[in-house]
Amino acid sequence: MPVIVLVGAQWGDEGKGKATDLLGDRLDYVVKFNGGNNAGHTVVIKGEKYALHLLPSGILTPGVTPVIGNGVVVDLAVLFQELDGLEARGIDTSRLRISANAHVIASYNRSLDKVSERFLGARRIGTTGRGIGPTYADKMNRLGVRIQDLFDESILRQKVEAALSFKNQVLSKIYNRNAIKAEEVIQELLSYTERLRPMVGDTALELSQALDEGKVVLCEAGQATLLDVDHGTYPFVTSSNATSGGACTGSGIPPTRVDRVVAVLKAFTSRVGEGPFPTELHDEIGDYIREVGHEYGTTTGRPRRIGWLDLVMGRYAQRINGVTDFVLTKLDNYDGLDEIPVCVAYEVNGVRHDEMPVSQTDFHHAVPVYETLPGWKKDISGCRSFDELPENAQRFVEYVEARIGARISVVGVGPGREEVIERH
Ligand code: 2SA
Ligand code: GDP
Ligand code: MG
Repeated sequence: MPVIVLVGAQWGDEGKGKATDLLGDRLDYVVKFNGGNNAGHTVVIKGEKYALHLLPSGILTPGVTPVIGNGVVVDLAVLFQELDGLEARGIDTSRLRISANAHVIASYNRSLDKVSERFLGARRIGTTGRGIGPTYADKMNRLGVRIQDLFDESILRQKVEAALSFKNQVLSKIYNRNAIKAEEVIQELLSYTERLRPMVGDTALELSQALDEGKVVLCEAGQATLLDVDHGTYPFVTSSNATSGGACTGSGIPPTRVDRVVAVLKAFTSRVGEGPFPTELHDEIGDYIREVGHEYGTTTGRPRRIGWLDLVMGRYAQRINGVTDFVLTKLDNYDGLDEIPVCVAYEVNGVRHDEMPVSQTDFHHAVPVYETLPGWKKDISGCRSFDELPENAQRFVEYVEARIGARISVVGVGPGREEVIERH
């Protein structure tokens, strides 16, 4: 009855989409359990690039049933655009299942996301502007619209009117914006119901029955550990639980059924949006890594901030998620460097920290303590076994593994499905 949870170990874009795709032929179900179309996962299959936002990456593997769990927030226009785009490229999307309890991103939540970022000015979060935060706020405020509400027009009407009665006051009195008309929102949402109906169900029950039959389920996180609303660098986080605990609440699979947690760790660090970043590079090496790694947002196209690998964060991710296996990605992006600094601890006001500081002020002032490893100056993209890697690349992997608290089972040496080294 195996359930594998796959999470990002840093601030996202570690290569989770590719890692899911890699496990693909061993899986029966892939469940997205948090976030929405703020996510951007790129998978490259036989030179063809697929960018997924709302759909679980497992949708690309024939035979896998993709599931949008109750913890996800769904923009229905994006859902159908993405499905149509994949169908046009010959991908069968007919098995998709969507939880009746997932929440819907209504147009007013997209407006509120954008307008509140603008009003925050220098204090903005740097969100993707997709309405994620306001939709989760509605969920917690018990003012949310769920997928199942779309199948009962009178309930939908009551819920949208309740949500808007307060929001329209905020929009007009605080943000000086026009009120949103409930009827327009309701009609837009109702326009999706017929196409949606066959995909919707009690996915927690379906997954439980599948597990009883011995099926293999992967729960795939959007965003990552340091963007988790509880365990990340709050307030510069997303509004959901992107750590392994979120896989249970966001899918209805109980913790007793999870037996592996795989974390994807990029060989360097990236971040999009605002917030502290101790190992950030503001020089030409950072620009070089951004270019060789094509580090631009999959959803918004924003240039990603780049920094050295941070093992304090990596160990934290291991501890918070209970990681059993790491997938180390993008080792090939270091092929051109003479030497590679790795952050092993922080110094804050002269005091060494080996663990993530709990104080946000300490984290803001953390100065990385680096150890520098020699580079290998060779193209490693053709290597398919650990022994084929240059000695210094092997040493780098072993160095990280010795300090991160779990084994490194897979090493990525290129974006393609086949560009990996499996170790365990
Ligand atoms: P939001 O929109 O409310 O979730 O934004 C809150 C913070 O979460 C960050 N965030 C992300 N960080 C990295 N990658 C993400 N997905 C896209 C990608 C991002 C893109 O894969 O490239 O295309 O820009 C993602 N989604 C949310 C966000 O930057 C805020 O810091
Ligand atoms: P995700 O959000 O974690 O799924 O990651 P993204 O898809 O947003 O960003 C990761 C990027 O790195 C994608 O463009 C992948 O194709 C690419 N990628 C993944 N693994 C590797 C690797 O080992 N080497 C290289 N060069 N690229 C990789
Ligand atoms: Mg991404």
